Amino acid sequence: MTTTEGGTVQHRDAPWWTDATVYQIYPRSFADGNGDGVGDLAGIRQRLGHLADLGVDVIWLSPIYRSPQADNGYDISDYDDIDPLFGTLDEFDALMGEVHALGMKLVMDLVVNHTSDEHAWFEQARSSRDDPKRDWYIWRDPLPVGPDGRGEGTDAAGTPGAGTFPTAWRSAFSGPAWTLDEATGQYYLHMFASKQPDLNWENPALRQAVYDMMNRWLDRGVDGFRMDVINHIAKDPASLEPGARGFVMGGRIHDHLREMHRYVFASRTDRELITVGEMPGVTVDDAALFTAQDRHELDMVFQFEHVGLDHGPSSKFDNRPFDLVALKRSLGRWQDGLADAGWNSLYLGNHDQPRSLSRFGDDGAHRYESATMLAAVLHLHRGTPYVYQGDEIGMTNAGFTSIEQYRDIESINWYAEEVEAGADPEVLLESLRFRSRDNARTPVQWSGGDAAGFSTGTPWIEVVANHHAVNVEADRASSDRSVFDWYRRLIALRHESPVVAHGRFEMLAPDDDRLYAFTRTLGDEQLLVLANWSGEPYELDPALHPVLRRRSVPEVVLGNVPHGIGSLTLAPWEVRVLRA
Ligand code: TEU
Repeated sequence: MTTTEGGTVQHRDAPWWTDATVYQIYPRSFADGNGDGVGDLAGIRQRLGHLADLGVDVIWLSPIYRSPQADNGYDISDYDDIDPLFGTLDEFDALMGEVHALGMKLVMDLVVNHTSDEHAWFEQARSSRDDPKRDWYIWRDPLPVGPDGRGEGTDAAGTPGAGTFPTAWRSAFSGPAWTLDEATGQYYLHMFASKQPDLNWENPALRQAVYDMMNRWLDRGVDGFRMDVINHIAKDPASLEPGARGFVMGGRIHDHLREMHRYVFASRTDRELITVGEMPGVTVDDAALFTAQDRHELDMVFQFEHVGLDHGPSSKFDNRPFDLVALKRSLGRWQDGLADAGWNSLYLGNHDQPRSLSRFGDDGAHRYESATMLAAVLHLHRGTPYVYQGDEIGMTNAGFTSIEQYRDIESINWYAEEVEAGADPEVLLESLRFRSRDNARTPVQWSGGDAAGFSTGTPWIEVVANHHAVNVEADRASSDRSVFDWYRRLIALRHESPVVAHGRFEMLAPDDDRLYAFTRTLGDEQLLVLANWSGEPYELDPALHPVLRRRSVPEVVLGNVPHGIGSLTLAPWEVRVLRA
């Protein structure tokens, strides 16, 4: 499939996904085909034309498997069936057929760090300590209580010596990461909700069951997997000892991924498949190992560094101001770090992040300029870009004002825990307004009509108030300010110009706190990207690049502010892509 020199993807026979663009669908919020207020497969089928017009190559579906929806599908109770909320297996096959007929690929979400506690595997495992499926999950005895009644472990609040919890770990959704199963008298581990018990990947039978499941979906015609918190699966026992710091990226992670590749992907050399691993906490060096083509682990990873830069020390809800220099330093390091080995995935938003336009840009007066600037800067980096549903029309954060409007388990649990601890609800709501995952989970705004054209029923989560102005119909009707059209042109450019997919990346002016500038070079072809990441005009310094000192006006490949082309002044949020 690919030739590599020392893991580097050579332009000539690079993998198909190096010039592909992926579109992420969050099924609950994309399009509702049966009017029950929740998005579904029928709704997606009705809107495939939108994606074909956009020109994307791959559709990634967040989970649609049978699930009690405690974490909106990331809690799976049956990997081999579609949740009736979304449709049926027949509808899924019809959707996949239509996607393939339009020349696109379909990628499923693989959630195998944990299952739902309503999965048959867990129901069996908790039935008795001797059940053969017991070891498919992670159990620990309560730590002993001393004669003074003090436990050797922590309590639910994490207070050392106050309880019997095996370790002091916290769930990502607040509270302890262990829950006591009264019936069998042991704690089970769940890094997320208590309804999401973690699987024990040290158990070979469990691993085989997962590989068999993946093979069933690939045999059905699916084109790959986005793998949920896949670097959390390797929990070597030592990391589970009381007081252990945690276990992200446990020692056997590379063994597991290579074994998975052997059992699932290695024999499918006739298929164009794609794998991307979601990896909170992964470093550049780790990623170079995970994504080096000759190691047969993953094609790319989702790293979290750039989406954590505005997190304060106490939690992700402790919001810090955006810092462009810090962002450039981080993305620049990932570009350089994977320049010769491995491959980057490129994203600014997804179903776990606030809307990138509201977070990194100006979602008010300069909404069009910001949305198009952010897209150009992201898509012209070296790597595979991901478009999150709604970003292609410049959707914004939700602007919710009361806790009743929220649906996300992480946000609701955090708010409850903080209120319990005496925090001011207004302050908490301010944090949620900026950070909650629900900001990205409001219904896609297809029109200015009722429920933004998302549903004929009452949406499961409120539509953003600005949908009268911000919607697909209005955006695509615009002749010169269509964010959709801009994305379409960016995606086409990646298909047409190898310099976009394969050109060497070089950051310019790294310490400038308002300009994001870089070049992409392939042979004697070079693109210069100049982006004013601020609401004020920006004076370009001709010293930045020879093309700015040339008399002749350089060829403009893309520009979101047409009137300024010849000048050395960038308008607020202006991006200019020049052929250098
Ligand atoms: O997300 C993992 C993850 O890192 C985020 O949940 C993050 O921890 C969270 O937003 C806290 O900031 C994946 C899925 O993308 C997410 O939707 C699921 O909730 C989670 O795993 C559990 O499956």
